Amino acid sequence: MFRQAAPRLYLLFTVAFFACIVLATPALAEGVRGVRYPALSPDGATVAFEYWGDLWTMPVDGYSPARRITDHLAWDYLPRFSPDGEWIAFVSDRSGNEDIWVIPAAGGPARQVTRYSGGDTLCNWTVGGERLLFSSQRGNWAQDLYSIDVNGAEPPKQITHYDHYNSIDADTVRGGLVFARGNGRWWRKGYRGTASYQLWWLTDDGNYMKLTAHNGRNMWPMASPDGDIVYYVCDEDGIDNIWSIGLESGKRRQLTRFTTDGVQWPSISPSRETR
Ligand SMILES: [Ca+2]
Ligand SMILES: [Ca+2]
Repeated sequence: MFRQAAPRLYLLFTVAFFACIVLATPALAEGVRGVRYPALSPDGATVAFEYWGDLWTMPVDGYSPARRITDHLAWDYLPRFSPDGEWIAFVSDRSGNEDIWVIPAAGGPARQVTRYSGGDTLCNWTVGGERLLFSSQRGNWAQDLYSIDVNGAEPPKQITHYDHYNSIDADTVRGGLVFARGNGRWWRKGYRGTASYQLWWLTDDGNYMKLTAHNGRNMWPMASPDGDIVYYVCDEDGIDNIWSIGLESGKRRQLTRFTTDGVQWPSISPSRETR
């Protein structure tokens, strides 16, 4: 977990999450395998995660017991708390392929939000919590970005319209979006080349502005509370670490300095400012 002094801002990512559980829970001193996709509640007190295909939550104190949220034969993963903390959106293939679902954060019946025969991947809630951002490959070779009313009241709205390369990992910023665009797989370590993922800012007036230039990984953008800064994963030093970049200034800063393993699938508390 990363903390920034003012305002307090909580990022959570897989490496630190493993460390917290292993170090803070004596019974789990040997480590827990299979814990992935951590996500913080808006108040920063609870973490949701996937464990062997189901969703769990637990207090971040590391001592209180975990609570099972889903128990289904299907693969449930990638939880994301709603901005009001009442709901968790996630991805599940329980319909036969990957779709977006929502479930009460305390557990309960899950409700299907997207209904498409191809795979849908959750990005995040919009700031107001009315819509969900997701990526999906529908009708061409590229994954594009979409948003959908969380109540499923209307068909999804397509946001990007690329013919090639994937647009993924979107987050809301200043009325627009920041997202990663590239090709290849997130687990391909050390790739350099024309298919490398770069961050783009889609402004609210429809302009696309490229934010990054590093010829490698620039993925998983997460907007700061004021929308001035985007946190993301960059492998410029050879390892996936958290960096920040000023939306207007372009000023970059490296925030974590892992040297042996990297950060994958980080998330930011939906309130973006906690406690
Ligand atoms: Ca399951
Ligand atoms: Ca689907």
